[in-house]
Parts: sequence; structure tokens; C-alpha cells
Amino acid sequence: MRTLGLLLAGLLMMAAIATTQTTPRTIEILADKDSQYKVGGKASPTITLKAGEQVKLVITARKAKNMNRDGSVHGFALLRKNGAKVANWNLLLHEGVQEFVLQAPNEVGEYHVVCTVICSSGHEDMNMTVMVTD
Ligand SMILES: [Cu+2]
Repeated sequence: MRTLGLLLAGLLMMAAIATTQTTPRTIEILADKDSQYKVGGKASPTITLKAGEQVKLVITARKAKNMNRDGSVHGFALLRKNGAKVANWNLLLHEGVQEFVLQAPNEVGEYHVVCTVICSSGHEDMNMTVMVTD
């Protein structure tokens, strides 16, 4: 009986470890109607990712003044210091909630997110910072 208990505890622990390894960290971002990215209510936020980490971005988009012909209301493009886009991190956002599972860049450093849809007169200031750390 005692062995069975230990066995069960061991199995539960293994299941818990497996879950933490396969579930990417979730980051909630708002692409708001005032042409600002927000995290936890803070505008133009900074988020920190571990190099190569898998993350799940849950992005809520709200339409500003204008949208693209394809219906996207904001964009979300991750740029390196030199302005080059990071592969797979060039997202178009439709109104509502969308989820993206993405891998953080392997290169440590400061990155910027910019909006790629001319969403309003405030579009040029729609940005946020991503710090990629070891
Ligand atoms: Cu925009």
C-alpha cells in the first residue's frame, strides 16, 4: 500500500514536470483602439523573454480609426536593432483575441515591436520593447 502511494506520488510529479515543459508561458497583450500596445494596463510596455523560449502570445486587438483591406486592425512585427524583421514574428491582428505560439529569438538583446497597419494618426507611436535575455 505504501509502495503504491509512493509510486502514485512519483507519477504525479512526473506529470507535473511534463506539463511545465510542454506548456509555453502565456503573455497577454492588448493592441488597443488608442493605437497603443498595453500589458497589464501599461502603455508602450517592455516584456522580457528568455532566448529561444517558447511563448504563447494572447493578443486582444481593438480597432482604432482605420483598418487594412484584409480586415486587420493592427500589426505586430518584431524588429532587430537594425530594423530587420524577426522571422515568424510579423503578425496581422484582427479584432478580438488571437493566440500565437512563437519562439523567442536566440540572440540576446533589445528588440522593438511596431504596428504594421496604418491604424490611426497615432500609428507611428504604436510600439513596445522586447528584451531577450540569457
Ligand atoms: Cu498602427
